[in-house]
Amino acid sequence: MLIKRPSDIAPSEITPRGVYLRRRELLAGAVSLGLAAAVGLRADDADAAPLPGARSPLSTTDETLTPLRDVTTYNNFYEFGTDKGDPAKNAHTLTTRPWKVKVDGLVAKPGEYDADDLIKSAQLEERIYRMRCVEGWSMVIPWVGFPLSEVLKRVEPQGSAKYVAFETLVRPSEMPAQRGFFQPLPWPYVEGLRLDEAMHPLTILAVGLYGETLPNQNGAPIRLVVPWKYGFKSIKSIVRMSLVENEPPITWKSQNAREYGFYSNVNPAVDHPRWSQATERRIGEGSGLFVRRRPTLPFNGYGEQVASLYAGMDLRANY
Ligand SMILES: Nc1nc2c(c(=O)[nH]1)N[C@H]1C(S)=C(S)[C@@H](COP(=O)(O)O)O[C@H]1N2
Ligand SMILES: [Mo]
Repeated sequence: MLIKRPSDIAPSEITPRGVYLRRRELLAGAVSLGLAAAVGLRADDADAAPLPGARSPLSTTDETLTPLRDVTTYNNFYEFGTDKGDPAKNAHTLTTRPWKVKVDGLVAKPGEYDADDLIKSAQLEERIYRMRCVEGWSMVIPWVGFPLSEVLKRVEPQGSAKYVAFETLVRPSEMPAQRGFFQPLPWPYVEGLRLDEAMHPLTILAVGLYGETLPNQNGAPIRLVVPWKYGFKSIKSIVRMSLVENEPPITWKSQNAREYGFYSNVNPAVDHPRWSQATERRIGEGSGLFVRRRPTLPFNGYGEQVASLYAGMDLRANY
């Protein structure tokens, strides 16, 4: 069993907050000595602020966490460049305050929310999730966030709303790959979920990780996390969510519909046209010849909770 009920979680498994806090003290020392970069903990550690949340019983607790250094230096965030190291190098230029998130479309109460107000009004939780990138690697990340359903309920979706469309910031002055001659993607980066997927309790808006505010390279100040889908569904640095009637366009499917589908549920039985999806490499684990490949799990191991959303659907045709 991968997901434990609250009664199964031993007190010793609850992340000791002191560890996070001690880390910050250590880090404060490192910063004062000018060693933060050398220590390599976080590219933007000067901006990090504590953001604790009680461990959610929906957390995956039977796997080793991916070290913070890997979570913050091996990223996909094409607005800052296409190399895995580019976001950690470049994302410090992003101004994440003030930050507005517009929620509009087929809702009774459209609105524009300040990210800090959203964070303050939410009951923050720690959610440990396995994350699987479509490229064949995975991580286990202790996010801090809250269910997306909390925001959606506030705006009161109309009966005709069937999907949620998400949009990332466009700000070429702060996002280097949006102003170069070679632009790797059309902007804004867009994503979408069916409304029932968006309302599912596993779907969260993350605003932090490892007990601190989200590093810019991981999608500050607010990003989606959908653990049973390939990583590209988890759109970063969100500025708009619109409730819509029809399936919205999504960046990677628009780029290459043969390789990427709207659903993109993690599925070891459906190969990407250019590679197998049967196994994955856990980032931070081993190197060179000693890389261990783990079997990829259907729905990334969250099938018990989410498979019913797709009852009757052909998951080969709807990849
Ligand atoms: N706006 C935006 N969101 C994005 C991406 C991106 O390039 N731009 N990359 C996606 C991909 S492919 C992955 S695997 C995850 C990576 O999230 P992480 O760097 O926090 O692990 O972010 C997703 N969200
Ligand atoms: Mo990805």
